[in-house]
Amino acid sequence: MVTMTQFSSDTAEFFNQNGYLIKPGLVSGQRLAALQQAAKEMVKKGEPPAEYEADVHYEGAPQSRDAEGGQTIRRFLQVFDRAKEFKQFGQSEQVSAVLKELMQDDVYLVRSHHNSLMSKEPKYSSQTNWHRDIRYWNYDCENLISVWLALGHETKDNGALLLIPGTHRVEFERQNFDEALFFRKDLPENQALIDAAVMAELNPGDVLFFHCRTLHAASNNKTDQTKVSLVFTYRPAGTLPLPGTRSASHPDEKI
Ligand SMILES: O=C(O)CCC(=O)C(=O)O
Repeated sequence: MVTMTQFSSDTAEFFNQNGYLIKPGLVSGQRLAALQQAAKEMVKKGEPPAEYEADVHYEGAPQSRDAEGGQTIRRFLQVFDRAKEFKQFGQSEQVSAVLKELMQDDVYLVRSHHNSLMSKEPKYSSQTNWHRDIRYWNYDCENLISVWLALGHETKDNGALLLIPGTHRVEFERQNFDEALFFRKDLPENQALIDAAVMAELNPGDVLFFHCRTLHAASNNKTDQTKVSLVFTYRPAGTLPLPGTRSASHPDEKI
């Protein structure tokens, strides 16, 4: 397994080719410290709206919210409007400049998807199988980009994201995916692609940009420290949510 930073370059061309891009140290100093503090407080308070590990039924997750570890939060939701530090990051010049370059359009932050503080807990976190984020989203074009800010170190041991370069450009058949639209690991043709995966090992303040069609996965957290990441999704102005769907359920924010 190679780590992604070995391959990353600063260019839109790299993103268009690979479906991801890392900007090392995009956030630093006091701004990073303020974001880390806000995240720590949110995790400590443990307040909803949130998605619980038990809700997703992924491998390794507690069976139900009543089971041991069932109250483990996987991600805090709607965080753009829950902490001024998160809002500032989501609208920041650093983020919007990269997105405008990649999208070549005005950019909107999407409140309906991601918009979350991911908290991967040591004991009860689960494994996320290979998928495309767009699978449950509804837009008239599949060109959204998610922005993943590492607030701590993201490593193999604590469940750093794995991505398969170039898969945002691939037109798969329905049979490449299972019923829940996870990319099947039992097909040799899929496995060949999975073998080409790269790991996004990140330092605090590094930002990963990834396309909504890029296949990605992550393992559980095998350390004794919570891994925390802030994740927002964006769409170009020219891409619209389909009316009446969950993607249209919250107003988007022009950044
Ligand atoms: O960190 C993880 O477990 C993966 C999360 C993920 O892939 C997602 O939220 O789409």
